[in-house]
Amino acid sequence: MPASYRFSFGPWNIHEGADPFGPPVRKSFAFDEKLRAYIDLGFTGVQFHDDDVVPEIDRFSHREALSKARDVKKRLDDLGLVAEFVAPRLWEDPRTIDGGYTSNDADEREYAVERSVRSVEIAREIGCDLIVLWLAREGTYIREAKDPKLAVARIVDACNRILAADPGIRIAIEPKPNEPMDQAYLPTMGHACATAYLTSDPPRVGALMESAHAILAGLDPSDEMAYAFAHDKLFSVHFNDQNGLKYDQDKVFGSVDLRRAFNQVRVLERNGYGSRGEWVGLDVKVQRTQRREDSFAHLAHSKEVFELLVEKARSLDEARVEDFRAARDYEGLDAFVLRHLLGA
Ligand code: XUL
Ligand code: MN
Repeated sequence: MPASYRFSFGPWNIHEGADPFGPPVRKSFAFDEKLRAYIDLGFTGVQFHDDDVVPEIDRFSHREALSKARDVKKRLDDLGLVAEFVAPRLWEDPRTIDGGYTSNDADEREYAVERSVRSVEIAREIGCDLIVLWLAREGTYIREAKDPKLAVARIVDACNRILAADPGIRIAIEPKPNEPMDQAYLPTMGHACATAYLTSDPPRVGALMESAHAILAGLDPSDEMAYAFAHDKLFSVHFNDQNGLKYDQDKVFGSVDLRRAFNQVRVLERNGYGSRGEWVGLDVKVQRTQRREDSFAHLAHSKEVFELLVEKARSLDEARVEDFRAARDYEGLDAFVLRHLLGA
């Protein structure tokens, strides 16, 4: 385990509070103001969608987009910030209404793949080697809409085109079971890993596990992360929390279930996460009720909870855990863990 972790989040985590039922309730912060917040909050990594780097990216030629990306890189360098990844935003353009890679329309599939390949060059320009694929609309509202086996092949083909664009680029698939689709094609870590093995260069394809996405799939986030570790594929994480099977809530890390959060930190600690440069990423949303000037507290709180849980993970007497396991005394282990978390 590293002595300390590096933290990242995406600029979309500081937002205006719009939800499906109401408009924005806070004025936007300018990109530079957001970058300043990274410094104030002690974060050094920035996660980007392609159009976080180049807003309205489709309006610009590739050359113009790269030149704008170079400007962003300079702003990062000046502040001592580092780009962690670029994620092509394949869910807003009208050409991605039916999904990107799995659209039933060949032109739309090509748009999605080309946009993803452009993201590779943008990633290189801002100094990172990781593409994150949260495949928002790759799935269906009704089962008969698409051929699910063909969809797998199409997703693999898209990954192969991204890998072929740059021999050093890596892909992290971010699984999520639903929302916006009823059923997504890459719902769990198992699906992400299996897809990676179907690609042309499996070691370069891994996953980003988001806590809330595992919970929405009815799975335990720390077990999903452990599964990725078993395949050497945990390239990144999005820590947050989620209260049951509702809309994707992106709550403060640990705010719903501290023990579940503890186990996520512990699985990172026990598997050397961070020793190869992996970031502790957050994907948390500020509450809609928050005043504009307090729009950053959710990030500070999540980072603080993570750090406090690192102390809890490091001070857990693992020899005692082994004793309880050997005795098959899981009631005893349960109480031991709870007392440790409560400081009793
Ligand atoms: C969606 C989600 C996204 C990705 C980045 O649920 O988590 O913010 O993390 O595209
Ligand atoms: Mn996420």
